[in-house]
Amino acid sequence: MPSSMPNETKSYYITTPIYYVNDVPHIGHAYTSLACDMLARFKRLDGFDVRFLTGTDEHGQKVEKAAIAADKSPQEFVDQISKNFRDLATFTKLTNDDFIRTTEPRHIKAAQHLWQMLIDNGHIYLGSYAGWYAVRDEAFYPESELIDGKAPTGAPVEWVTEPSYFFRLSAFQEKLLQFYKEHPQFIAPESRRNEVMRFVEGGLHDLSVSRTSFKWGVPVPGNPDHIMYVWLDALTNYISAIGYPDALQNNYWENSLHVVGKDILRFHAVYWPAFLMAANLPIPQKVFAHGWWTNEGVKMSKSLGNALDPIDLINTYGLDPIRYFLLREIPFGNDGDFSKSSLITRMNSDLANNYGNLVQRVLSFINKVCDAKVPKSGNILPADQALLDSVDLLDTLRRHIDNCALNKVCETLWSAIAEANRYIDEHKPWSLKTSDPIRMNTILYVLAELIRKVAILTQPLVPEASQKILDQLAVSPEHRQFKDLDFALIEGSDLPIPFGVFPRFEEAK
Ligand code: ME8
Repeated sequence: MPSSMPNETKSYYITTPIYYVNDVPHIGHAYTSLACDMLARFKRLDGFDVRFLTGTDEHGQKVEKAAIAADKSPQEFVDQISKNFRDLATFTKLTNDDFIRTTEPRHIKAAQHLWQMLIDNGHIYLGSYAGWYAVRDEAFYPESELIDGKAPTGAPVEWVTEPSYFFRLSAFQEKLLQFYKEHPQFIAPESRRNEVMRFVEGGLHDLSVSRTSFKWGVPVPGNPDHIMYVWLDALTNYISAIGYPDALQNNYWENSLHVVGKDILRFHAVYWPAFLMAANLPIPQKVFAHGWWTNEGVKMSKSLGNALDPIDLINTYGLDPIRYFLLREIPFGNDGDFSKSSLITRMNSDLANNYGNLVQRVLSFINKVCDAKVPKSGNILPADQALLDSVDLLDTLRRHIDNCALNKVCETLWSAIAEANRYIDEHKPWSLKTSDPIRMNTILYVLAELIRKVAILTQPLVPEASQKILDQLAVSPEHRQFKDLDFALIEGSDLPIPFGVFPRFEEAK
């Protein structure tokens, strides 16, 4: 298969968690969204019909409590905080196709319909709940899971006794285990899959899926004294946004990926497929759980006041550098530490010295010695061809993208950049200006062509800088898809005046 041919499945559905609107967004939220944005951009450039969904989770006790604390009605409160998340999506230039709010009629209708299916299929019964609940996690915990009187996440728990509907989760234990075995790709990374399987093998209790002690939620059809458990309500967003209860749109569900933090994997990999099985709905293709960021070695929290504000960071360092740092610094799936010094090192070495410098020295030299035109290729020697071949990376990158190995995408691209810098040092085009200008032109042509390919491939990662580089090579916006990798620069065409795209970051004294 030629490398520019897209995979056979043309639809691609990618979702972020829908974020709670109890607080302002921080870098952890931006991280998940930017990772999904990279995946969505890559698939679009690769010819897929992409639907990228994000949004806000607006019901539940945690949000109701936050509204009361802010002295606002829940609706007024969620409208305001949801807007902060939407504004962050705009500010971070997310390419999401939709933004769902669980307070929207389309979602409420879908959640109530799903509930009705669970009732009709005999998977929900009325009982009463007496047990521990952690509002911060919006989760029930059996006594056996508590550590020093707290949830395993450290969240405080309270004793809850109230009438409740239950979902027969216990009846799905074997079906889930069977499903995980038959679909080994469903939970990633592998270590997380093992964790989930061990949890399910340990036995599943029926799940309380309604609350009566507060009101802020989706009313249970036929019994509005109850509101739906916020997780049952929230998880439904992934299908309410693609048409449920009508037919799911465009085969999106068949090629769907939920990207979540490791904190909420259990809800996505155990409860969600069980609800879907119970409603006779298909299961999404994959759930990927990424790791947790700390700030200079310390867990970020509201009480410590150390949650990093993505807007401040982007205003200080720029959007592309923040994207690059977050997606490159740690293998996607592992925990990581956000430290200013590592960020600045990445900016100055990988972006400014390696990528930026390659582009800058090649383009400014072409501008000076080739009359600001794409140089003539002339006689391409094996060493030149080897360099051009070294950037035939699309199939490798596709594999990394399908494994959500975002850091490996970065490493692969940066090894091509390093190769090009070595080629310049070896062939020293500036030394040929008078002795062999024809050969100099070939070398510069090869480098410009390599930069074109690299910049097309870096678009999902550092979109703004890549676009600036492609502008400087006069590549028209219609020729920046992966299928355009096999085209070449047009020799002799005019190039604009070059400018730097990755400035070094100097800390203010
Ligand atoms: O859990 N490091 O919403 P939420 C990395 N509404 N990622 C982080 C992070 C950190 N320090 N902090 C947060 C909810 N995240 C539910 C989801 S989905 C149907 C409902 C990211 O606002 C990470 O993706 O608490 C995590 O899973 C998510 O934010 C939790 O967001």
